[in-house]
Parts: sequence; structure tokens; C-alpha cells
Amino acid sequence: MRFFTQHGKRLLWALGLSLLITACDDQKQAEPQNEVEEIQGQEIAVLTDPPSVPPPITRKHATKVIVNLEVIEKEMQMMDGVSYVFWTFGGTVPGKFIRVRQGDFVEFHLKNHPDNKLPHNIDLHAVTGQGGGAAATFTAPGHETQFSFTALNPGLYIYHCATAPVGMHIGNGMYGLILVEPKEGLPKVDREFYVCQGDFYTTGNYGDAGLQPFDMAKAVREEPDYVVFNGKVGALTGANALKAKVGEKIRLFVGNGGPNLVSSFHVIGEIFDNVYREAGSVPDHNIQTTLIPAGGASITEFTLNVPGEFILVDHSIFRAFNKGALGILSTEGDPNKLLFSGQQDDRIYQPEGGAIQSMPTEPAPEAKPMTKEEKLTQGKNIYASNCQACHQADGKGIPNAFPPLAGSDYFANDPSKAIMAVSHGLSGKITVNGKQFDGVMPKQNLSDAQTAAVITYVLNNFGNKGGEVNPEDVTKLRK
Ligand code: HEC
Ligand SMILES: [Cu+2]
Repeated sequence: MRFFTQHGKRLLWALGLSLLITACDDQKQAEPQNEVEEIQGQEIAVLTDPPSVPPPITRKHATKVIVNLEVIEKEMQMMDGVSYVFWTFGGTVPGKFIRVRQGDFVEFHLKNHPDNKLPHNIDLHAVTGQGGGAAATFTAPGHETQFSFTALNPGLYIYHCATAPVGMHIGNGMYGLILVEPKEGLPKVDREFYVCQGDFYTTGNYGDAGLQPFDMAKAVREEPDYVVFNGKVGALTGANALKAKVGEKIRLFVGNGGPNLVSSFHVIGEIFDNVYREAGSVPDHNIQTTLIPAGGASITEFTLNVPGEFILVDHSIFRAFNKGALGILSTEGDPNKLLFSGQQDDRIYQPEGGAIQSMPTEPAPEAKPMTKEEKLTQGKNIYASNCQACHQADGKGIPNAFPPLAGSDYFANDPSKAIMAVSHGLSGKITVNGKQFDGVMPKQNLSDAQTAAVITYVLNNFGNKGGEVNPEDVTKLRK
């Protein structure tokens, strides 16, 4: 009896084990394969500065790859006129782009330049192992450390410094991307670019000139002064814009170093044909905006069908237009009017019809000449609904954007200049009260009587010196 029970137990145990083994087998099939390949030969990794990417890997086998990365603490521009002491992997923000193949055996050397003041290390998200290599690479200034790992999982991974205070090391620019290409490689494209977003915290506000120290309190509150692509306001605009041609297939390797913000990455005027969301292995299609976590990445691909200046933004849009998260992909080539026409028409739109805007019993205001009093009352309303959004309720405008109408010397001695601005629009460099403006004021779709009213209102308010404009004055200038 005793024997039978024991035997039965053993039988059950064996059955359970074999079930477990079968289950494991099934699981193995469903999960990505990452068994270790035989290593053949060795090479030194080609590392590139943003926005360049090392060439695609054509090898069909795993190899030993030696990566030499040097930490450099150095002063660079955060924006023209604003400098900052960045801590970098390789002298740039983001750091050098590293490209290896799945299965590669990576021998990693981290060098901390002797002129640096602090110890640093590296946590590569591509590493399976303690701290992503952080403790293994803790490196004092003037030292070099080494560790190795096998790149098991393909994907695009952030690497960053993980030396305490970690937020400060990342916040000073210590991050970059490492691509582990799948064994079969990535589909061929015409151009690849390296873009990485980061948020920065300075004692001064956005644009305050000079050398700006890191502001720990702002970083803890997650209130960045700068949110930028590739370490600087304008790193990807003007002469630094990314360049491509119509018909080309583009791949963007986009990372987000943080330290705090999540990016809503978008390219204005493009739709991503493929997005490897969070840099996973299977692409989604037809994506407009993709979220990139802090400490994460995304691969986006699209074909350029028409020429234009395609604008890369974090679609948390104040970051783009007020904190720097804006880049340009400048695309040359022949237009295709069928795919995109550009503006084809601009005409007056009056849903109620031009004449029905007054009570039928009263004569239309434009027919009966307005008294100055009437102009002031009507002008006030026109100002509130047509001008105030830009020139502000107090007429003082917004520095560097919208010039003041209050005490403006631009039209003080010649109200026709104000009439011209409203009836024709105004653009290009102008000086108002000693300040230069270079904006665009759209032409205002107002009738001659309405224009006369609003300018009379402006002339008699905001500390201006008075006067009156008649519809005929506008009619004359309108031509
Ligand atoms: C969309 C924003 C916008 C709106 C709306 C707008 N303006 Fe302007 N305005 C501007 C800009 C920008 C300039 C400067 C253009 C330049 O730099 O060449 C300007 C310049 C002017 C100027 C000459 C410069 C100065 O300060 O004296 C006058 C006068 C003026 N606007 C009046 C008006 C009036 C009146 C209205 C409403 C009927 C109006 N604007 C509506 C943006 C706007
Ligand atoms: Cu560091």
C-alpha cells in the first residue's frame, strides 16, 4: 500500500513535469528567439554624432563589437546666446549613436576624460543584466572601465548615465541611442536620421542670455525652460535642417532622454507609414503622432511624396513654439499638385451676405456717414473682435511678436500707415517705438467704413493723439 502511494505520487509528479515542459515549449515558440549565436571575428563600432546614423549592418553573422565611448563635460550652446555645461557621451547631446546586430557580443569601454569633475557610468536599455551595466561601468575622472554583454533583443534603446543624482546626470544631457538590428536587418530606406528629445532646467528663463546653471528645483517640479531636439534650440532648423528629396523613404530613429517629459512626436504635413511604437518589433501603420516615453524610443518611417518644409515637433505644442522642440526636414523636388495643391483661392466669406448685417428699418451704416461718436462705439467692437487677439486689450501688443498700437510712433504722424496695415496687411521689418518687429499681420477683411471706425477708435485711445478717419480715405488707399 505504502509502495503504491509512493509510486502513484511519483507518477503524478512525472506527469506534471512533462506537462510543464510541453507548456514551456509552446511558450518558446510564441516568444522572440534570442538564443546565442556563434561569434565570428571582431570589429570596432563606428559611432556617429546626431543627426547621423552609422551605416546599416550587412553582416549575416554575430561578431564581437568593441565600443569606445568617452564622457566629456563641456560648455555648449543651449540656444544662440545661451550656454550651458552639458555632460555628454562623446561630446554631443544626445550622445554617439551605437549600431550593433542582434546576437553580437559587445565589449564596452567607458572612458571618463581626466578633465571631468565627476564620476559617470552607463545604463544601456539594450543590456540584459544588472543595472544595464551601470555598476559595472562606474568610472572616476581619468579612468576607463569595461564590461561586455550579448545583445539579445533587437530594437532601438536609450542609454543614459545612472550616477546619483541620476536626474541631474540625465538632465545635463547624458543619454543617447543604441540600435540592435534584428538578424535579418531593417528594410532598406534612402535616409536615416538620429533625433532625440530632452528637457532642460536652467536658473534663468527661456532665452535668458549667458551661461545658465542647472536648476534642481525646477527639475523636481518638472517645469523645463527648454524642450529641444538634439540638445539645442535650432539644432535641426535653418542651416541645420535635415535634408531629403521627394520620392525618398525616410527613417527617423527618435529617442526621448527626458529626464521628465513624455513626447508626442509628430511631423507636420506627414503621416508615418510605419511606426515601431516604443521601438518594438512589429510596425503599426498610418500613424499621425506617436508617444515616446522618457527613457524610450520610436522608429518612424515615411515616404516623401511632395516637397516642403516638414516640421518635427513635440505636439504638446507650447514646447515646440515656446521651448524649442522644433526641427525641420527640408524636402526638395517637384511639386505634385494632385497630391497637394497649395492655396488655390482666397476670397471674402460672408455667410450672411454683405448687406444683411443691419436692421432692415435703419439705413445700412455704410450708407449713412457715421459721426465720430458712432465710429468710436463701432470701432471699439471691431477692435475687440478683430485686433485685440494680437495687439491686446490695452493696445500694448506683445514684445517681439505684436507691435504696440498704444502710443505707436509708426502711424502717429500719418494715420494712412495704419489704414494701409489694416486694409492691405503688413509684413517685413518695421520699427515701432524703437523696437524692431518682423512679423506678419494678415489683411483684415473689413469694409471701408469699418476700417475707418476701428482706426478712429485706435487714434483716440491707448494714449494716442486723436484724429478721425473717413471711409473715403480708406477707399482711396485701398487701390
Ligand atoms: C494675427 C495678428 C494680428 C491681428 C489680428 C492684427 N494685427 Fe496689426 N499687426 C500685427 C503684426 C504682426 C504687425 C507687425 C507686422 C510687421 O512686423 O511687419 C502688426 C502691425 C500693425 C500696425 C503697424 C505697427 C504699429 O504697431 O503701429 C498697425 C497700425 C496695426 N497692426 C493695426 C491693427 C488693427 C487696427 C487691427 C485690427 C483691425 C490689427 N492690427 C489686427 C498682427 C496683427
Ligand atoms: Cu553622469
